[in-house]
Amino acid sequence: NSLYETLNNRRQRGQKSLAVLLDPDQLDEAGCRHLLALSETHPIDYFFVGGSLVMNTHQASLIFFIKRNSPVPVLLFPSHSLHLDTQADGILLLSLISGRNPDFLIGQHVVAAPLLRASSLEILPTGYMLVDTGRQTTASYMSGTTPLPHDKPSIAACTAMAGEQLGLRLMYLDGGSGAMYPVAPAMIRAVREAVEVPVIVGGGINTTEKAQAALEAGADVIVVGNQIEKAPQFLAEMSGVIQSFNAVLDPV
Ligand code: 1GP
Repeated sequence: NSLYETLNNRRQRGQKSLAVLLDPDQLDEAGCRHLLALSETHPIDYFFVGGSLVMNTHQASLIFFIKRNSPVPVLLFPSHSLHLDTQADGILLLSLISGRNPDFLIGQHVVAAPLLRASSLEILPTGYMLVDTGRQTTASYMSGTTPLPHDKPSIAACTAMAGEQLGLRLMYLDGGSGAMYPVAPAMIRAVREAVEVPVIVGGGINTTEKAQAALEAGADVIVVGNQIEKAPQFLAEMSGVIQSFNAVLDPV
């Protein structure tokens, strides 16, 4: 099964997944080793690797290290065509549909297209929606786009609907890394009801309550970055939340 088929099958069965976002600027090899050891008892479904601004050149060695030491699939979460890396398993090919900057809707993709075609990366076309969650994030500044107003779920729903009609196969609602508060459950619910494709939610998920709220509202995948970076043990709590959701569905 492809990564997408697995994800979509899980979505059809109502199963939830956990993605851990690794920022190559923040994680050194010792930190990564520690996280991989924790992931043996507290499962992670996906590693997302990337950031809105990459300051150093550690991304390649980070992916190399994970691929040698862990079975967890690595998905690129690139903010620019410079950040492609063919060692990963797949790429969230993000089109920033909440914004009106053509470079991030199609421009970067044109530059990347021949490289992607020549690679064996699985391409996951993703409607990426930045949501205003209290302060300007690096993602909205760097992309030069206005995020969706957090209290306008209908705009998010129509944006996701249009993205799905254009053929995008995942929707990612992101409050941006270190968001002051996470994407509102009402917005997640509206997007969940508007589209059939799997919905990914991230940004500012730093407590089990926030994770639970996102999952109950309909997120299929939750993404946690900062909080696991700061306190790797938080992975145990996140993994526990996902497992208890899935256990209710499939009590074996
Ligand atoms: C940001 O969704 C991710 O793109 C994760 O955000 O670092 O706040 O968990 P955090």
